Amino acid sequence: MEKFEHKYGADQIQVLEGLEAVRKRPGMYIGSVSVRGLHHLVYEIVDNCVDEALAGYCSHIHVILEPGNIVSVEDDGRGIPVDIHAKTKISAAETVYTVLHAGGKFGGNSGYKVSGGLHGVGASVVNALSEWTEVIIQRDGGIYEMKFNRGKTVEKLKRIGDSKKTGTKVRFLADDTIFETLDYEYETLENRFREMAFLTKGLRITIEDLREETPKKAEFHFEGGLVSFVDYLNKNKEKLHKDPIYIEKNGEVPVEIAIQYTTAYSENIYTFVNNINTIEGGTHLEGFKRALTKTFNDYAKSHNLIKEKDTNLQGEDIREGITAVVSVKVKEPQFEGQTKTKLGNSNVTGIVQSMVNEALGSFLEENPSVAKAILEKCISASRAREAARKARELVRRKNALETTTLPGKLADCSSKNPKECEVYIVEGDSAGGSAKQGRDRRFQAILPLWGKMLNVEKARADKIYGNDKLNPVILAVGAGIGSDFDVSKIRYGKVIIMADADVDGAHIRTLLLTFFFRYMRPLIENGNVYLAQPPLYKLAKKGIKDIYCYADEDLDKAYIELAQKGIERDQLSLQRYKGLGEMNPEQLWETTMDPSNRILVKVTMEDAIKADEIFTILMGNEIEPRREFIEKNAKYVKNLDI
Ligand code: 28G
Repeated sequence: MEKFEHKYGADQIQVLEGLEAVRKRPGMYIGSVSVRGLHHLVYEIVDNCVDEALAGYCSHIHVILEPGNIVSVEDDGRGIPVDIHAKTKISAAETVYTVLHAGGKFGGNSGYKVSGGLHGVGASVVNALSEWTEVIIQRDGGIYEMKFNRGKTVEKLKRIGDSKKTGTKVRFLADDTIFETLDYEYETLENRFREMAFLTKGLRITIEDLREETPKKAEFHFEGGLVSFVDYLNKNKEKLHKDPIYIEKNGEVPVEIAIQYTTAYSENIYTFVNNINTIEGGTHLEGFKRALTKTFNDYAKSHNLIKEKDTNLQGEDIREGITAVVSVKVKEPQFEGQTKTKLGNSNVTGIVQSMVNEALGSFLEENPSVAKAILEKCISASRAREAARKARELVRRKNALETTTLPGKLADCSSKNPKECEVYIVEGDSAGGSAKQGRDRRFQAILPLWGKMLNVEKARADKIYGNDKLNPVILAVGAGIGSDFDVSKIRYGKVIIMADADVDGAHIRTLLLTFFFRYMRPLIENGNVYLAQPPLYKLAKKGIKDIYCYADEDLDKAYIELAQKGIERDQLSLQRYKGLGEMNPEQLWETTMDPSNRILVKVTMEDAIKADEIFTILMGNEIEPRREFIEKNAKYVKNLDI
């Protein structure tokens, strides 16, 4: 340690303090030190390659997960400049890797580096949070190399050979004293790189995973950009028109949009700012929605598809069945919202709105058959919405005091504080009965469901209000549905689906999750939906406490542990639980409902694109993709009856 210190001048000490700050509070820079934060390291480095691609110099990015969780990223760009600054005596490349925010401050090269949010913190943050980093640069006829240890330069940039090529290669090993895990999830990275390749037309991204015996590899390269993206999103859906509508304009805020309507009832709009998924939407989404509503209404009226005196088609009618990707580039994006993924720049609304008005307006004029197909669907959506409103009013009238009326089957809890309250949605009357007796009635409510559940993927909103299976769920949760859903009104902080570990249980779980995903999405986004995990096995022997196992591996482990205590297999009785109904109330409480003992799995929505894909496949009309999905995911779906 000490022998390094005298070498540093004032500038360098500042550098070290900067990177030390990153190591002290990594969460401030990369969000968290969980597997999510870990992935951010990779995105950070790959973002630099994408910037070089946007500048027009890089066409291929190669990412390798090497054995030992070493990450290697290589691009074929110009190579980070190697020239030494006369005053600081430090190369441009070393500066990028040791000075906090160097990339952002010096303007990046595309001009669209992200200044807010989690991306764009720069390569120096990755360096600071890595046990070691090495950077190899090819440019100006040479190969250059430099090395770092936990952010400190251990080998200055030096020329190690000749090369006619150009590009940058970075290898790093994340610091396991900082991160909870170094286990990169191949699929998460693959999905992100596919998305990046869609968003940057022509860019080729290769990912390889060499960590296990059987290597994995994928390559993404889409000449169609967002059009390819929408094709991909709709691959399992029935389309209303053959080709996605494509809109592009390179003004002060470059905007790129692809749209295609399907026969589905859901709305799938994905928005991006500087290649970052803006999950919470924002001003760009606002502008896009306003333009859609106005353009389609104008067209419908001027072509007599709706009468001048008719009320306008509502935005939600026009978005039924839409799949769209909206990508904008903003110089100084302001990110707001809970997860800092909502664009705040107010000028963007008008820019997107007027360019979509203009481009979509001309498209519709030039493609009247497409316009007609879409508008017919919008008009029928509008009729269905009207019918849904009537159905809802009927339900309201029947229930007189709509909001305070709770479903008859609900055994509510005594607390009224949503923060501590939980509702168990339980399949079957007998399990419902046990749950009612076994629960802690102070804070646990039970809602039994029985019979055939409605598949919301194949029904419109008018069928959902007033549906005798879903209505109790809507009333119990107490926060409305669809565009009226207000997550701040939920009556329970935890909505727990408790179903059998068998085919029927898996089916009802999928149906309920589809319903929450399509009609109460904020409930999932807010982390309020959970899956109860009933045990699969009980091991019993007189004189010892019953042992419950929640997975096949647990059973093996339990046998081994018991053998170490001198208890052999044949002394134990093994019960395999087929359903919740086989447990008495005490057992159900102890194994599945007691907060100090139970296992709850929180349903998360890291990837709305994947979730949409799965629900479309599992619950939709197309049979072939379903068969393929089941074959590919046999393990996951082994208990799903579909
Ligand atoms: C492989 C993993 C990560 C990169 C470049 C290329 C340039 C660059 C990177 O410059 C400093 C600031 C603005 C010029 C720029 C090369 C201009 C000319 C670059 C990467 C100096 C950063 N020649 N490729 N940075 N700029 N790839 N891949 O990091 O003034 S970073």
